Amino acid sequence: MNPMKIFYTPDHIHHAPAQELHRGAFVPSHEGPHRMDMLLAGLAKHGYDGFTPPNAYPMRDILSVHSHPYVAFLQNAWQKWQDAGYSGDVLPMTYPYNVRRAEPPKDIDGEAGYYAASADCVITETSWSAIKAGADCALSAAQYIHDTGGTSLALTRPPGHHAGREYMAGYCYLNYAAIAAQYMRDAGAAKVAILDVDFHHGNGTQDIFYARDDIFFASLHGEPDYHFPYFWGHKDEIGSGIGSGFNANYPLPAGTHYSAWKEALMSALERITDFGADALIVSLGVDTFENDPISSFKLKTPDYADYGREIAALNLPSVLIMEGGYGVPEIGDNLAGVLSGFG
Ligand code: OKP
Ligand code: ZN
Repeated sequence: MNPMKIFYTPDHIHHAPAQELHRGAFVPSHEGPHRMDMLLAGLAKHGYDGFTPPNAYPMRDILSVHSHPYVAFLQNAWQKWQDAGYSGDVLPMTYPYNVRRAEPPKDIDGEAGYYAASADCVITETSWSAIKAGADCALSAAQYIHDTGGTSLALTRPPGHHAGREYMAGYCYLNYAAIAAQYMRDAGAAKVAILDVDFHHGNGTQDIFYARDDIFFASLHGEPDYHFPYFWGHKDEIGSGIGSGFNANYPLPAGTHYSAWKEALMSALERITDFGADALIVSLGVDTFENDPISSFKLKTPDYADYGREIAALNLPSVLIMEGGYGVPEIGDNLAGVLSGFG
């Protein structure tokens, strides 16, 4: 029996976008059910099994982080797209640039653009059931650590950390880390820290809590001049208003090896300790791996167990939320490595 409680449901398969436009070419989507097959194979190989299906949580626990019109859009977009006579799945092409009004346009192509920040969020007929299942995993994992003080993993896809209160971006629709963090606050934790170790900056999570002093956010990621999501993740983004000083970014150059990455991690962990968190949420992307097809850090498989130990040493009730990690079977070994660090 491993000490990590893992929440998982096969319902993620209902979100399976066919292709994406990647650096000028249409390619099979990097984010799809095949990723979960690789994660599950890696976990099984290292003895992690016995997953727990999530409970169904009320919409209220999602609406604590996302707006009602946005969530309704996610649920209804595909049908509206069909009713408009458009083909294929929902994929917006036009975004509001400095002109975002209080209401979205009526046409679904315009409405989808209003709720998007990048062109990689396809909505299919059944996407919503997969997206909602991910939220249920995150909420179940949060409730588990609230009830037991232990550690849990929400084994989710699609990822969530690029999604803001009212936008989808970077394969993400609902922000599972933010939903879990807010759940912990509502359940009585006074201070919650979120550590984002995915290769990409967690812009959605940062945005959602940017003006808050009760939820501290730290992210290690590829520097924004060269890496998605490009417009967030600079060092000088430190939070606003009473939230000033409660956001910490660690942008790192392409080619970063584990030694430099770990140095940034240790400084983020120190900030979390100083903050005095009662609970920790980890946005756990393993796309920092040297062979990740869409990222450019140089972490090797043994590094994941090493940093898992460092995070576990904070000794906080912790929820790990699966984020990115693409293309190669090692994503399963690397996820198992992080879990092994927790004992
Ligand atoms: C999600 B997560 C489209 C270019 C944009 C977005 C990458 C999103 C990564 N081909 N790609 O942080 O791992
Ligand atoms: Zn990522």
